[in-house]
Amino acid sequence: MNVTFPQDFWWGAATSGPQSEGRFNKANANVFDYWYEIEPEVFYDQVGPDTASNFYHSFREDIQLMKDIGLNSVRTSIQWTRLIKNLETGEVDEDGVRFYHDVIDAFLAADIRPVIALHHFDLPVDLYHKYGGWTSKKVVKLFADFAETCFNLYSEKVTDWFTFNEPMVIVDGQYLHQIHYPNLVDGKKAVQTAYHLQLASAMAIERFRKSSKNEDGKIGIILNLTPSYPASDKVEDLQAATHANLWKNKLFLDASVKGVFPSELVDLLKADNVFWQGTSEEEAIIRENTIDYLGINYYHPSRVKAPDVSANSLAVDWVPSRYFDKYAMPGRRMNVDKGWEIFPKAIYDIAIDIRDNYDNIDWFVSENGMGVSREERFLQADGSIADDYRIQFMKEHLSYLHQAISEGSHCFGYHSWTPIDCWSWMNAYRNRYGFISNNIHTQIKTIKKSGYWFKSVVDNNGLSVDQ
Ligand code: BGP
Repeated sequence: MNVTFPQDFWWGAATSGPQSEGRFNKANANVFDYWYEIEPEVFYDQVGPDTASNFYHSFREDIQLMKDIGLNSVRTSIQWTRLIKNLETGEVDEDGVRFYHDVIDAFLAADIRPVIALHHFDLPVDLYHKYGGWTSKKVVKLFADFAETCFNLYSEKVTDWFTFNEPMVIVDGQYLHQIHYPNLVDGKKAVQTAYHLQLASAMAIERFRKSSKNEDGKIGIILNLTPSYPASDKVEDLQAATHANLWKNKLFLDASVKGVFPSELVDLLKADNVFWQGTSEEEAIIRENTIDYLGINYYHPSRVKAPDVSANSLAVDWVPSRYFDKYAMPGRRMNVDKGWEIFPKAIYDIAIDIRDNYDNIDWFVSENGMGVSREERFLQADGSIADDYRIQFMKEHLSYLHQAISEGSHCFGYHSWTPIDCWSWMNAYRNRYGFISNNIHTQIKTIKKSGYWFKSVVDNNGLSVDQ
């Protein structure tokens, strides 16, 4: 069956500054730059962010490759640590200013819509050492200043802005799951950080409304949504799923779209004595500065069951997962390389939830894709990688997405993760996601089979899907 997408659909891909540019000429270090300096062994194969995919030097050629595979829109991020020289005063770094102008101009010249995020896990490490990072209100204010600098510099050229990429991953990574520096386990700091990230997003939106120089300009947030499905219909499992959804999905979704945090979550955090420190003025900023549109990153669902040990009898410090345990559903379909379940129907469930419970706000798939290791296994004689698994993965997700659109969900685009294989935090280059491969020793970049396939999707504004 052939399916066609709405007119002017965004077909594209997403990357980020810290994962593509390399550390060249950067004025400051972010938490990952620093973590690699002090503990290179925590990164896969000890590969750090110093070179990444060399975008700082090769952005013109890279953008040409993106053009060659038909992308009409691409997301990247402006690195706080590249644009700002003096983190206290906000004084800009001239080379950083020039670089992002050049990148944006190159996208526009290629007729590719630049979609810009202001934060992609890249907190300046000095702001952690000096103030405690996202647990500090001072850092929230400095972020809003940085955001305003970006709007002043680039909003004439850029219409599409996003405050944060995956704020919940920052919370989880820094204060629960030990995958981002300072890799702590501290539930109370996690809660305070979540609140401050939402506040920082709202304050950036407030600055945008005052300083954007572009009548068509819009601003949103990018959230990773992982619908939590219960292991069974038992009340305890249903309750576990409710709690998981509140923490993983609704916290940022409700606050960003509706301007208020979900009351059940607020009540629970208060009852557990871990509620954040906030003020009524801050709540008003969050309430009054909701998003224009939403980006949703979807990779995999979450399946949960009631915890084996009752939450009240736990002797450990508070963590949100005291209310739900992971459930490994027998027979689930897995991407074994990455360890994530493949469940395309969730993209439909998300779309319908947004339609029915979030005012049918305009949204796009801002990341979706399949990370696979050792893709050289699939190298063909002509030097390209035959990644049929990725094509199949995207076809299935696009098919469910199309169904949701035809049932009235306001989705206006689909971005894969990622245009060109890029560096990915602790996983470094272990899992490859790109439409274009990158030999990290030579920096030779080659279009994969999925890149040619995606071009045909863009050209047809649709594709043929299995039924
Ligand atoms: C998303 C992030 C990206 C990217 C991707 C793949 O959550 O927004 O920055 O890293 O995940 O992650 P990984 O390489 O760890 O599989």
